Amino acid sequence: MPNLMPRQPKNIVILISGSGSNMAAIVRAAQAQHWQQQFGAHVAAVISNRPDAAGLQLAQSLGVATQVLSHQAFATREAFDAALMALIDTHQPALVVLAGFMRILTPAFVQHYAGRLVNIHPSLLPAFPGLNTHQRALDAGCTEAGCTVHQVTAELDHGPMLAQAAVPVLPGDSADTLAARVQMQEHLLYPQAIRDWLRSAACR
Ligand code: NHR
Ligand code: GAR
Repeated sequence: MPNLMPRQPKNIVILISGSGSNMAAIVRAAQAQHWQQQFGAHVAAVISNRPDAAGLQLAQSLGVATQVLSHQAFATREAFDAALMALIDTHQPALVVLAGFMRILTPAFVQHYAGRLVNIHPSLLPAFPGLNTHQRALDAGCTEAGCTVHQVTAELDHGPMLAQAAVPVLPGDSADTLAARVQMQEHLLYPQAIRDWLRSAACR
């Protein structure tokens, strides 16, 4: 039996702000697909900038360590990002995953994790960067909506795309019904995109 375990462990740190359903989809995929044995990868920590994020309990229930760093404890965006970097780096991450993380990150942060920082955005980028994507897609009369996994760069929601999934916009859709349809795809797409990334990283 060859030992397929790479020498370098690939720690994954997931940043959240809210319910953490994408985080949970990634953790469940990592467990079910044995990312540890396959790629030497495991989710080392889930970090929230909001102490009340429901995703923290969800992560704990899945057996993942959680940490909170409230942005409200910092006077500037730069100070928060510097503290966040220091916390993340205690885990020596191969990959940092934004999963419903709602703070715009400074260029210094993005630079520090260049090539190992990814996000899932709830639109078919380059359409609708920024917030309120579902209402904006409805207002624009789009017949398709979806989600995009992309590398994070200093320009918001403009980094290189890694994967995309589309869903139809249906008659009578509200922002909520459309968001729910898109999120079902997010929960499939994001774990798959990370698995693809780990697989290619394993050969480097
Ligand atoms: N940071 C950089 N530099 N580049 C990206 O592409 C980023 C990023 C940080 C987060 C996720 C993103 C999304 O997928 C993301 C991508 C938050 C905002 C925002 O305006 C915008 C986009 C995204 C996340 N946040 C407000 C802020 O002042 C706060 C809003 C709130 O707390 O609810 O940071 O859409
Ligand atoms: C997801 O739909 C994600 O695409 C979106 O927020 C939701 C988070 O849900 N992200 C953004 O809007 C980033 N600005 P989750 O916390 O249950 O994963």
